[in-house]
Amino acid sequence: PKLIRLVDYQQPDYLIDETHLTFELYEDYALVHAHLVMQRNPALGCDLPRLVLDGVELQLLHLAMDDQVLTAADYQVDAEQLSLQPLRPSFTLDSTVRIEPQNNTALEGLYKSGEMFCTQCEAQGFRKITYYLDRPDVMSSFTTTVIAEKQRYPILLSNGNLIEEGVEDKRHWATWQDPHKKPAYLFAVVAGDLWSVEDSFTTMNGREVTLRIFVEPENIDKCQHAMNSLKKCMRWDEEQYGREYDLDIFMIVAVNDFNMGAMENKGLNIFNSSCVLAKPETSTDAIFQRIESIVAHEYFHNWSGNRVTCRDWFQLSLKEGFTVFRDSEFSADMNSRTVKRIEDATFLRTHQFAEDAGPLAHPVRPPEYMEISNFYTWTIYEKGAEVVRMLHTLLGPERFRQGSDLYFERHDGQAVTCDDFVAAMESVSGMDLTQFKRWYSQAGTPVLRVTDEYDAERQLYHIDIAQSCPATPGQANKQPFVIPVAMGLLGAEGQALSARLQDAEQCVTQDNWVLTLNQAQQRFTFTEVSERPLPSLLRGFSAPVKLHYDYSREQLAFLLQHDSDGFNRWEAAQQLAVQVIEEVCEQLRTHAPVQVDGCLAQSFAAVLNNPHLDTALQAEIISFPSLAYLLELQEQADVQLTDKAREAVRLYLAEQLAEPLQALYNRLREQAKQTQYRPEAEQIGNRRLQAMALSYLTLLQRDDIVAATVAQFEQADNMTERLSALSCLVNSTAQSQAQAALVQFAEEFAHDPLVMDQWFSVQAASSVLGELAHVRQLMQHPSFSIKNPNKVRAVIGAFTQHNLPQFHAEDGSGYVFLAEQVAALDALNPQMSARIITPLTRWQRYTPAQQALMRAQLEQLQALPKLSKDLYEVLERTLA
Ligand code: B3K
Ligand code: ZN
Repeated sequence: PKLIRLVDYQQPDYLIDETHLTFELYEDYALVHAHLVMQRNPALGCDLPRLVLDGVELQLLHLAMDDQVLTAADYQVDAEQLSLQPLRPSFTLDSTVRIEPQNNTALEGLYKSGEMFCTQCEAQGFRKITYYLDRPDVMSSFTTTVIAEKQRYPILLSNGNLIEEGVEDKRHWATWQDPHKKPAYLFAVVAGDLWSVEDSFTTMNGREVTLRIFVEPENIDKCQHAMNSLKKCMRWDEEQYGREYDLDIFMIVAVNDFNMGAMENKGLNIFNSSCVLAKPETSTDAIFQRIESIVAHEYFHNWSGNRVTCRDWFQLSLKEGFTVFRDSEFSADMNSRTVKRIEDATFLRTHQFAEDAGPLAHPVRPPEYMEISNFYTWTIYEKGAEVVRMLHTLLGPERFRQGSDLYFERHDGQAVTCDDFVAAMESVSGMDLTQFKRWYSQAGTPVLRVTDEYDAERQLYHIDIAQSCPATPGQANKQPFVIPVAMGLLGAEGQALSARLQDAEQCVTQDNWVLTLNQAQQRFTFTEVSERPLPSLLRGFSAPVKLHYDYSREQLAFLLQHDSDGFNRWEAAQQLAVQVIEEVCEQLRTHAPVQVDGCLAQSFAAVLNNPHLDTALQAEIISFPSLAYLLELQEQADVQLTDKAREAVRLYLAEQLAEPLQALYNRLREQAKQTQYRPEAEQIGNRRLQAMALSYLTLLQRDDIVAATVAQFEQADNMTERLSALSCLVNSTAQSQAQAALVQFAEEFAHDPLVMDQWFSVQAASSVLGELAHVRQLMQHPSFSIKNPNKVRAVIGAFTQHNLPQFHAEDGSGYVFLAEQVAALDALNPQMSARIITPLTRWQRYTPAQQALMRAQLEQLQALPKLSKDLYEVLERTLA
């Protein structure tokens, strides 16, 4: 496999103005007829270079140029391309290929999921459907006819509007026309026996849009939440971004076998069924919220991605970073803004920071790739969204909106770059963002070290900040970034201090500032500071960096109690917990008696007693840093020791706080019984706090608590409470109750694959139950299939990512297991194998003994006779 480089980008030699496709779908193959209206790219001259089309795993049956049938002597074809010599600047090209969707286990291109046909074309799946210029800067109009057996496939869909349909004997056909030009990666086709829920939306200019969600018949009662979410996000995009929908119909189709969450095909989004289907009895709050955000994400792509698309795949974050930023702001508006920010920051710091610190680190705009599927990463998505968020912070909301309007207006219908996005922000603000763009080109997580000094006599307060960024593959030295640090100052009574920031570029309010760092070392001075302040730094996680300031535990407890910034209250609790756990780690390491500092219990008690905090934030504050996050903070990750220390502190907290936690649990459980379940912010906060309380109480191994947990499991009318109870049982010492509950659960939900996913992962992720032997057993369960990505994630993913003590078992058995699964998957579905391997790619983080075991597995994989391009690239970079 060869490296593709951004610096080698060249415009396409030819353009495709019109694409006319006809699909003939049969049970053991499909025929695809393509009629392309093409021309020499007028920007490039009038010579006629050879035309090179992409095509993979296609059997060519017919080829004609300008109606002249071509024979093998007229073209060249290999495993990836077809080339031929055009004779005129404008011409038509007709082809017929035979493909086998029913044997397509890679779930890319046209494939079958259960009884239905569907497609996934991003990034380079279209070339598995027909010969084409499969690159995002070739945009064409599409007219698509789908022909299939009427009884098996009553529903035939493609992008745009339905313009004609008809029946011929047992087969029928439908023709769809998409009036908007688009790159091939946004193409979609669906055929199946589907039912739909219909609704409508009136746009800001009074146009009626039909909304339809298609699902397999048994899921028809699980669509309402997705539909509600769709209507909300359509309104939000009009109000917040001035973006109106642009077709008469918007469709969503749910499919069971899907490599990721969902896909924003123009007017015909295809979703992993796990990201659309929900009802209270089968779906947790987390699922309801995930659906709301993914429906919005895909819908928002209609502008940030489809109307304005990417010039090449190096620009992927142009659409993904911006769209994640948009969906996270939407979710913040629909739910608790602070909690959403906490969730996003936690995710970024646990997963993206780990990626940025490992062998697969890459900039938000990578300079090269072998297989673009490998670059749908936390860096492109989540860090990319943080980069857009920083622009939003630096420009302020009004100018950011002007910049976004200008970007959409300037580039509507075009395929553009990250530079074009930033240029629009420069145009409206007059700012020079050249240095800011280092966020797109330099990988790695910047580290800020902050010290301060108070001069009581002159009432001056200085903050000194040094920034640095560790080396990443191919980038030894980094230039300083532009980093917005939002902050405030607290006085001795916890009040917000006002002061003047010298040479302030930005002062959001009198007591809330944004320091803009742009040098390796910088001093900021505040004047008129009446007392020694305590700084609250990086409020709202204003930049994706690691910030170090030497807080004492008393200071953290103080911030936790008084900071006006909800995010930083939570952050203070996290840092306090980290300090306490680290101390216990040290005690364990030196075989000293374990003594847990009482400060955490006191602070948590105060939080639980604070009537001014909402339950959602209370839950976040007492929720404990995950093991994965704690390990990410360590120089060398010590899984077993850190797990022990973390559990010791959790048990200590449970003992200290047993009374208030029990009271809280009882109150919230009673309240839940009285309330009709709705997936809304306030209730979700209550249930989360209830679950958190129960998970602490479980540690006490008390019969009354086990009984209460079993009662909650059996009696609750919603999956959120049932699953949290099940998870507590599975992770407790009450294994006979846990087993009974698992059996009952599996019987009740055997027919519902999405619920079974939860049943699988609650076990695989449990360090109590999820021993490797048990995980292997789960893979023998009739509901498991290695061909279904959701099942792979529910069992293998849950085990390797959430069951760290077992996965990192000292004998290396977890690593052997993962390598086996990666090898098996690679033959079926390379995108999945290259993704599920991730935990092994972090081998450098662990002890020398573990490193050796992990490396051995990686090397064994590398020696396999046949590797997909995807896995080859990951292994090559991991072992480089
Ligand atoms: N754009 C798709 C991701 C496609 C991944 C292809 N391997 C979903 C999304 O980000 O909305
Ligand atoms: Zn996206």
